[in-house]
Amino acid sequence: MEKNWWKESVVYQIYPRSFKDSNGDGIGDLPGILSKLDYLKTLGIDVVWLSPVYQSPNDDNGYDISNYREIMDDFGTLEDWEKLLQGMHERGIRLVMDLVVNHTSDEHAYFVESRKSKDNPYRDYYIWRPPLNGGQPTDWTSAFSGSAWAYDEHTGEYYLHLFSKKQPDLNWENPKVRNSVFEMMKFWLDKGVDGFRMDVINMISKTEFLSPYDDFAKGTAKNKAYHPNGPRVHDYLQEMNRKVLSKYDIMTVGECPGVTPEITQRYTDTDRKELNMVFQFEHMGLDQQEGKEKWDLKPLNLFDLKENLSKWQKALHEKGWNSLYWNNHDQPRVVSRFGNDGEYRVESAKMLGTLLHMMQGTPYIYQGEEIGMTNVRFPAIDDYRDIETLNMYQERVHEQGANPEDVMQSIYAKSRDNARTPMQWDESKQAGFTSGMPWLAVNPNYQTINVKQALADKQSIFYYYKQLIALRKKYAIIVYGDYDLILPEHPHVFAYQRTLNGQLLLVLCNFYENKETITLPELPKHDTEQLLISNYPDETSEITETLELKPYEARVYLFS
Ligand code: TEU
Ligand code: CA
Repeated sequence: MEKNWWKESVVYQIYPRSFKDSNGDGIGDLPGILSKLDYLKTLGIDVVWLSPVYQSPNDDNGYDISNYREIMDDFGTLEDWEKLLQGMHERGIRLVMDLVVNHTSDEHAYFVESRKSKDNPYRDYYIWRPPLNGGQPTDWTSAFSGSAWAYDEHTGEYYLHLFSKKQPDLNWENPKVRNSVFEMMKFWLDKGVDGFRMDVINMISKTEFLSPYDDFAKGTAKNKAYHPNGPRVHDYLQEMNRKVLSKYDIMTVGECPGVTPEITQRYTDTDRKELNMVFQFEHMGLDQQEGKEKWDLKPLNLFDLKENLSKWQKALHEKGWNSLYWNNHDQPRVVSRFGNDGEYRVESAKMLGTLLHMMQGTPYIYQGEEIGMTNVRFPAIDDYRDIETLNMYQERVHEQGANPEDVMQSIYAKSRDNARTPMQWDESKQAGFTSGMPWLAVNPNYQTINVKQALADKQSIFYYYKQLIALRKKYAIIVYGDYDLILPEHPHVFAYQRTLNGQLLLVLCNFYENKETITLPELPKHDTEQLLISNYPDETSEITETLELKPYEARVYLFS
């Protein structure tokens, strides 16, 4: 397999609004991040993915960009950004920027022009349609509730917005749009950035999305959702690769809701020259109750997870590359979701980290995951800030008459603000995040869960993650080895092996709080066996055919 630095790297995602505030306005900022680079260096990560820091009216916290070449005032200046990049590079950390080009803000100059008149030169930069029978052009819904179409009085037409009304979708069919995006990418790459995380990049081609338009006119359309992976998406990405990406030594990861392994091969197969890897969402959907509202969850069935992750491991081996993640700024905290955020918070967080970091792919750590931050339950909807959460509450409670308490349960399980509460640095007021009032309240458990505590405790989740990262650097088998699921029938233990050049890595993870006895399949002939890591400190290297695993226990053995 071809070797690449981005296959051997571990990425740390920073959500700047919630990371560290330097000036007391309650909003995290670039100088705040700069002040914490040594912390990231201690953890040992290789790359930072920075969620958007560009100028934005913040309808969706920076995912609505009004100027792609300026830094958001709340976050600092371009000079602060240059210093941050330099600070990272001095420490051997690469910087990946967020690229949000499926849509802009409605306050972006292009859209301000576009809505002025039907013959404005920028009209065709966005997707406008006349009303149909006096109403919206199709029945599609936005990811943030309500219609995906907004009526604009001024010209009497609708524009498409797959997300909020303030995030109109760009028209990628227009070559001027594509070239403008490519020029903007070069602007940042020439400043030295090391790659892009591309927001919903598999939604940029809309032809198929718009083609049922006629069916809708005839009253025969039935799909309420948009269709990702449209017909020209691969042309656009290949053009982007040819004109921009291929000219730099960078990494790319495309956020791609609604992809299967087969589709992902098309995005990430090196011969096709598109992207290095994508974020897929299948494992994030396994606890969704079918036929229910989007945030009504059920307990995870471990068989589903085994089957799903194994399928991805197999499918992209040699034919693409996986990204590995449990968390990001849109997902609830994994220790609360698939682990146990009570009695076994530390053990289960380490177990989940082990399961993920020993797989093939590039692991992503979301800020706070390395100290086991948990979901939050704020008492009232007014305590929440996320547009998706607020719109969903409005729609369910005020428009559909749902019971507010039921809706709050869904919000506790799945709200994006679970991931966005401020980073917990220490036990002082506001968790050391800000000297002022934070834009979103801190999780009340900050007095026990915080970075200062983690750094002072040799058994903390933080040092365990540091070890996981270090192992990936030391053993090629973790990066390049083949993957095979073992003990597929075991209901409570997720076990797998990796193999490379006669070595075997054995990964055992007890997913539950009961003790489990397992019988290992026959082990290969080997000279040495070694326990590389375990979340119970007293384990020894000795391995027997029958093993007992403690609650949430994880162990990794290397046989050579
Ligand atoms: O998210 C895309 C996306 O698919 C979301 O709809 C996500 O699945 C949902 O929020 C989960 O609850 C990206 C960004 O990561 C997100 O923060 C942005 O709001 C969105 O695009 C629009 O830019
Ligand atoms: Ca600030």
